Formats: sequence, structure tokens, C-alpha cells
Amino acid sequence: MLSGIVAIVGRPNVGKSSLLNALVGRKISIVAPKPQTTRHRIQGVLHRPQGQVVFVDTPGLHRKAPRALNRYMNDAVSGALSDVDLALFVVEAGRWTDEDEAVLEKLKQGRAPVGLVVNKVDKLDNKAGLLPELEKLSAMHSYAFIVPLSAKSGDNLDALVRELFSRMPEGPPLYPEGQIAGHDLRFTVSELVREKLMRALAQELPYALTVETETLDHSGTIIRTSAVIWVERDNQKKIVIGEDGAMLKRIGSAARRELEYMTGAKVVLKLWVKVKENWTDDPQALKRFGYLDN
Ligand SMILES: Nc1nc2c(ncn2[C@@H]2O[C@H](COP(=O)(O)OP(=O)(O)OP(=O)(O)O)[C@@H](O)[C@H]2O)c(=O)[nH]1
Ligand SMILES: [Mg+2]
Repeated sequence: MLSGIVAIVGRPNVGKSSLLNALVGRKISIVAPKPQTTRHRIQGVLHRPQGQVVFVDTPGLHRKAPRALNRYMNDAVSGALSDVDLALFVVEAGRWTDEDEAVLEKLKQGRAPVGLVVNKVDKLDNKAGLLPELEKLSAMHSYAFIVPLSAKSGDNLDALVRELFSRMPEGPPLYPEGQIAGHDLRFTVSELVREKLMRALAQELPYALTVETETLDHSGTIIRTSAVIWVERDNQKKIVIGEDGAMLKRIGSAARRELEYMTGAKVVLKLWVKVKENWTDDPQALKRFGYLDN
């Protein structure tokens, strides 16, 4: 059996989590149009007859890291890169930035071979520009392979899977057959709620909040769960609740619907909003909310 670990890294918003979900064929990691959506290492497993690949999705590596939460996120990337069989460096077609450069520098210092994924090719107006771009990118590092693809449409994903399996070592499976996600339902609940918040709220607010699953009872075909949305200030709490509770209701029903779709169970979800001042820069609070040492 082939079996290995692949870290998915890149700057924020290039489509790392979308790629993980597309590779394993299920939503494992939350996705939003805003940068810094992923905050933890998220594992997802691709099972094939020839073996398995364990992917580790990571937070987008960012250079401005003013708060303890940002430092936690960047450290999570470094942690994911130690002891992997391959690093997948994800960039966006037609767009190379200083932050991509910084990610590449980090990868060059590591020991793992690096495969380059040029994502979002479906967005390119000028397809003829892709070939010269790939040539330019290939000159920057001696990559194990370069695969242009679209995580959104699935275009050329099979080429990436072939490249990956051809580089996985032999070994026993790391996950039991059928298990696709590395995390539990508790984590799924808080992440789904956070995703809905990231998508619904304006620019700054998503970065000031975190979600903590408080209770979870999965018996038979019913899941009863409650979660707290923690914000940093009273005025943020008002926005998350919305007029007559409209925003909170909208977030709750979107998260509930998706959880029902994912699990096939009936879901009863209760949400609360609470204030914990400055939690994003408070190591004690971070620990409590699950941002543990990497
Ligand atoms: N058009 C297009 N959009 C994509 C593709 N892949 C991802 N996106 C979009 O890009 C945005 C960011 O996607 P994510 O998967 O959350 O990106 P990420 O790299 O995980 O972002 P962070 O977790 O914030 O670092 C979302 O709006 C996705 O729908 C793609 O192949 N084509
Ligand atoms: Mg992500």
C-alpha cells in the first residue's frame, strides 16, 4: 500500500481548502471569499485502491501578523511542514505576489519536495498566457511537478492525483478505511458556523470572532448542539445578532441546513453571542478557544 502525508500551503485565499475538498470529494475544510478563513491544520484523506494520501490543509501564510492569533496561524503552517512526504504549494493563475514569494522561501528551507499547483485556471481570460506563466514559475524552484488546475470545476484534478500517488512511499494506512476527516463533529459545528459568519459579515468583523461548540448530543437521527460566537466588543455583538436577531437567525439556519445535509440527521442548533475583550491577542483565551500550541 502507498501511504503518505501532503501539506497544502500558500498565501491566503488561493484556494487551498477548496483544493482539499475537491481532492477528497467532500467538504472537510471551510471556504470563503475572504483571506484567512482557515485557522487550523485540517486533515482530509483520499482513499484509493493503491493506497491513501493524508492532506493537511493549512492557514494562508501571511506576512503581517500583528496578533497572537495570526502568529498561531502562521506557526500552524510551519508545524504542518515538518515530517511530510510532500508540500503542495498552491498559487493563483495570473497572480504572483510578495506573499507567494515568502511562502516559496519558506518551502525552499524545508526538506520536503515541493509540487506546485496553479489554481483557478478557470478564471483566466487569456488562456494563451498560461504556458509562459508556467515556464516562469518553473524557473523559480526545482519543483517535483507543476499542475495547473481548477479546484472549482475539478479540471485537471486527476493529473494532480496521479502525480501525488507516484510520489507516495509504501506504508500502512494512517486512517481506517472510510474515514475522510481528521476532526470530529464538534469541530465541524463551530467551523460551519464560522464559515457562515465569514460569508455574511463585512470586511473586519470575521477576524474578531471565533466559535466554540458548547454542547453536542448526537443520538439516533437527531443532533442537538449549541455554540457560542465570541466577539471582542459590544458593538460587534450587536452586529452579529442583527436587528431583532435577524442576522443570528440567518447564520443559524444556514449552518443547520448544511449540517443536516452533511450528516443526514435532523439538527437543532442554538447560537449565543458573547464578548471576550481582546481574545485574538490573549494567549489564555486563544488556548481556551482551541488555538493550542503548534
Ligand atoms: N474561480 C475559482 N475560484 C476558486 C477556485 N478555488 C477556490 N476559489 C475561490 O477562492 C476563494 C478562496 O478559497 P479558499 O479555498 O477558502 O482559499 P484558501 O486558500 O483556503 O484561503 P485561506 O484559508 O483564507 O488561506 C473562495 O471564494 C473560493 O470559492 C478555483 O479553482 N476557481
Ligand atoms: Mg483555507
